[in-house]
Amino acid sequence: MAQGKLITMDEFTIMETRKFPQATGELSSLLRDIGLAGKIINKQVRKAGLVDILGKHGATNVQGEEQMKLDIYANETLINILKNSTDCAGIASEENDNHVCYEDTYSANSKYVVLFDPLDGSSNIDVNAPIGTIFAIYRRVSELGQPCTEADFLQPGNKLMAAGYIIYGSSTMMVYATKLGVNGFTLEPSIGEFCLSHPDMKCPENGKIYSLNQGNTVKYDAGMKAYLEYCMESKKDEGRPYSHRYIGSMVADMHRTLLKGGIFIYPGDKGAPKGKLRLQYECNPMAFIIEAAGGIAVSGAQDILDIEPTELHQRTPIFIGSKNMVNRAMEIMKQTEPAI
Ligand code: P6P
Repeated sequence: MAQGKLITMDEFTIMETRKFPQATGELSSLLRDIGLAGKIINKQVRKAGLVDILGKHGATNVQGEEQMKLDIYANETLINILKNSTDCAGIASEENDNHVCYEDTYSANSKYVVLFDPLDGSSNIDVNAPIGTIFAIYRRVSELGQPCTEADFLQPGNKLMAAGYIIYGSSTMMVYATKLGVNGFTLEPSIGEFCLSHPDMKCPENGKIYSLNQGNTVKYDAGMKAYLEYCMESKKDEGRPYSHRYIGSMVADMHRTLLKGGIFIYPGDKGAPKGKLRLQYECNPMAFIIEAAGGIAVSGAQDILDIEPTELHQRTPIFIGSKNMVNRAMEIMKQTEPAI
């Protein structure tokens, strides 16, 4: 990269595509469309405090405009942008019970489908905490020219072509992974472009941060409780006790884990054995990203990316982040709970 030259995400994806002579550029075009949706959502998120759209549907803003709840707005934006894309056959969203097929000819002949959580962590909007959009891109398994089918959206994470997130934080960033690796782009508002700011992102093998909702400890099993004790144990030579950080917004907690290392956990518990987070549009995309960056992501029983989905909105426990921290957590839990 020439010293000081800004490389936009579009320029970067085109350079990446050129590494594969047989590539058609459709994936790059799809990533560009998702980036456009992110910029539109970002504009609305940035004025959420000024416009009466926090948690209310049908509210009006100071100009008397009809306003949507932000997550509905984000969902509508992604659905419409991808409908107009020439590279998406259909979508599945955290906000929609079923997948949506785009019926026009272009879309029916597109080879990709996209799953997304349009605005993850939206309960944090009111307190101005970071929130994000999470997306996952699969090559469809259904016949080109025909409407996409549910099977297109029930593929395991190890079939992902790309996955990423847009974080609406102190700055707005788009981070995405392909099999080539993970790269981060920061929105430069003065030109309205995502520019390469974090090339070739790697998740540190070790870390000193554990991230989970410790308020749920009473519901955790003995193995999980044993790991929490381990994190809080005073062992200076092993860098413990670890620091506890939990924003309550998966995108924000995962962005920190990717950059600084650490472990993010949303386990199952007695009341919810599968935990809270959704496999297809939260855990799989984050697992794809973290593994492309050298980290690992497991459910406790297996690698997240190897789980064979049976339902669009199914949940899974998740332990994800620095390879050595996740492996150590599994060791401790297995020692305590052999039946994991
Ligand atoms: P809890 C936000 O609601 C979310 O879906 C994720 O972004 C976040 O990691 C998790 O739920 C927080 O859940 O139960 O700790 O509030």
